[in-house]
Amino acid sequence: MKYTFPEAFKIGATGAAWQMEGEADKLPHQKHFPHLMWENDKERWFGEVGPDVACDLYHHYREDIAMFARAGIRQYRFNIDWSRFIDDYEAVTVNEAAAQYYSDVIDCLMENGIEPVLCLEHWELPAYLYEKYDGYATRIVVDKFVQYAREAFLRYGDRVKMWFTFNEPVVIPQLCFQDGFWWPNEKNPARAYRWMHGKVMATAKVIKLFREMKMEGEIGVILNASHVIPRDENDPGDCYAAEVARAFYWGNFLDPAVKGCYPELYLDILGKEGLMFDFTQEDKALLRENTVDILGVNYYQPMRVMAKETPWDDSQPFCPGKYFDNYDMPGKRMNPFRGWEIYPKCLYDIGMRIKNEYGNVKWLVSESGMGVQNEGIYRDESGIIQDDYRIDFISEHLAWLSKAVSEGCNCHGYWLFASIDNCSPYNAFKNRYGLVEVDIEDGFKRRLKKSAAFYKALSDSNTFEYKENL
Ligand code: BGP
Repeated sequence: MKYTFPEAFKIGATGAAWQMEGEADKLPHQKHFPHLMWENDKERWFGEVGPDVACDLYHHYREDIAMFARAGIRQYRFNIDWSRFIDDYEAVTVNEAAAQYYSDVIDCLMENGIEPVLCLEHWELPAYLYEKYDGYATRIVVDKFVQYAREAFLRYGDRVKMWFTFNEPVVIPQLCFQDGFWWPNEKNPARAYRWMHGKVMATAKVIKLFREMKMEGEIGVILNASHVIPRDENDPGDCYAAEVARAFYWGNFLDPAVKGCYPELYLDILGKEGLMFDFTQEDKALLRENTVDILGVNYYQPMRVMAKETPWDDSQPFCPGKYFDNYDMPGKRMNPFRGWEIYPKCLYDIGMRIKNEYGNVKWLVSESGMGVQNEGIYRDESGIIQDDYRIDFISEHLAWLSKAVSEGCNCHGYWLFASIDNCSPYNAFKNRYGLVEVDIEDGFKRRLKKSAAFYKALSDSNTFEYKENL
């Protein structure tokens, strides 16, 4: 069965500064938050490998971008490493060498026929601002982020016409400060919710600035779609569980970004739990008046929940799991390497939810992908990794997305995570995601995988084949 996307629909890919660039040419104090996570918790990172070298895109970008073009990438979403671009975090002064590097990357993308899309933060909060001010928990840092955004707009606004404030702003506060899974392994919900609010306000303030500066183009935020599915859609307890999960893992950033206000349920629960952050009248007005032009949605797996059945111990710090249990659905399809469910229909469901409940705002799939361990075993005689599983994964997700587009959802693109193999948080190079292989055992040599040819044919025609007619 042949599927076709409209001409305006763009096939692209993504990559994060801290996961790819490496930290060459940075000044000793120019560390970002993921560097701290790695430095302080090295033994938990796969092979103790981390962001210091990553896949060394910093030195390879010309060669890599030429390969991205050969893999059919038409739009490329990457980000500036805030901790590299600025060198005095109090005065917010630009590091000229870093500014030149990002300018060269943008030019190189354009020379290769790839549209550059910039995101301002994929977790690279400068360590200094974390240590001195507790990051986004304080308004000083929110304002410093806005000043940094201004410098980026001035330098690159002539060539970059699509901007995003954050990638997955919920992840660091949730995993580092609420759930305690990642360094500094805290269970301090008050801190987590102050951070999240800081990031919500930072997005609104940067959008306001973008419009005041009369920047050409569009601006938005990239959220991870915790698309929440209740165990039983007809069970009120399961549905309430899903509503809470949705409010805490998706609505708390999505609603302010698109509707200009938080979900009521989110504020009610935080109030009841004594965790309400400082939310002023001025904040409320800023949110109302500065919603996004475009939304990025990262989708990997759904979140399945059910009514709370396990006992909750009130002496433990609050987490949203007080109100629901995760539902381990029997028979679900898994990516065993990452331990994530594979459920492509979710892209259709997300599209319909955005269409029906979020004013059909313009959006795109800003990350989707499959991380696989030991990909070397799929190498053929000519040395090329035969990643047919990735081709199937992409086709199946695109088929559902295409159905949503044909039913009127306002989705404008699909960006694969990732352009090139890179360093994941904690998993480092264990699971590989790229269209381009990085052979870390052989001098970081790059090779296109089989999926790159598939991706090129897809983006040249906006057409692909998938076995089922959905
Ligand atoms: C998203 C991040 C990506 C990437 C991806 C895959 O949350 O935005 O940067 O890391 O997850 O997950 P992982 O790298 O943990 O396998």
